[in-house]
Amino acid sequence: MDTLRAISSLILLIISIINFTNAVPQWYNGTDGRRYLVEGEQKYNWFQAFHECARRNLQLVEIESRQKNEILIAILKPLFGNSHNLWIGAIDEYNGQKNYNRPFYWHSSGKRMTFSYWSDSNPDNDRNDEHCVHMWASKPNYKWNDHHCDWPRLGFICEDHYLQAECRKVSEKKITQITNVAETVVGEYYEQQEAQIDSLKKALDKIETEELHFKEQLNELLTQIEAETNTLLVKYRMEMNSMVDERNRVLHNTNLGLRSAIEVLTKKFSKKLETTKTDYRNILQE
Ligand SMILES: [Ca+2]
Repeated sequence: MDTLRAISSLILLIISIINFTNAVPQWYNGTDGRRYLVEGEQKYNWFQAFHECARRNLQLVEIESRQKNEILIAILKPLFGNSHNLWIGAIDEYNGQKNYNRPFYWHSSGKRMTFSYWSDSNPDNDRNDEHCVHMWASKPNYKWNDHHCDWPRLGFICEDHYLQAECRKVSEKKITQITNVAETVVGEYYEQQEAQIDSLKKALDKIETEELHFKEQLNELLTQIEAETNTLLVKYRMEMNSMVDERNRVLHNTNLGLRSAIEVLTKKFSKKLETTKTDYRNILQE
């Protein structure tokens, strides 16, 4: 009993996981660097699939090249093997001709289909009512089939809207251009800055050299001035000493002359005074 209950729980769990996996479309990264939203659940006609992509700001995938087709097959095969059909974004604009070479268009971008991967005997426009394209799981490598747009229930593949992709390309181009310009400007700025720094260093070296030369010249001049000043001081001191000696000699001689003259005059005056005194005494005695 317990074993049956456990098995039942396990089956319910697996069903839940499968339902959960199928319930939400999943993103897958292609080797081209782009991402693709894959819905495997077989419950959408082409218009519903287109709407499911559009309401997510996406578009039904447009396969412009063999390389992109191979990238998608590489994503789908491990997921579904050969069990899931998937709408892609091509239509023939309800062309009523049963013409295998009638033009198909990628509905979102409006571009005419240039690469195709039709399965054998397609696009046959069966009953003149097959205007939408899907990847056919029952054919090798998911080859394409034109199918009725309104009643088959398939899965689908979305990708980023072509306008978003083009905007991204323009943005990346502008970013690259801006980056290149910025790198050029920054490069030129650094070159100019390095040139200015080099120029300033050379100017500083020149100033330092001139300053050293100026200091040497100044020291030589100061030494010369000091030597000449000392020479002049010695000369002036000798001349001054000589002048002082001469003046002292003149003063000494003058003093000697004056003293001699005073002595002569004193002697003359003393003799005259003695004579006068004698005369006065004689007169008084008379
Ligand atoms: Ca067909």
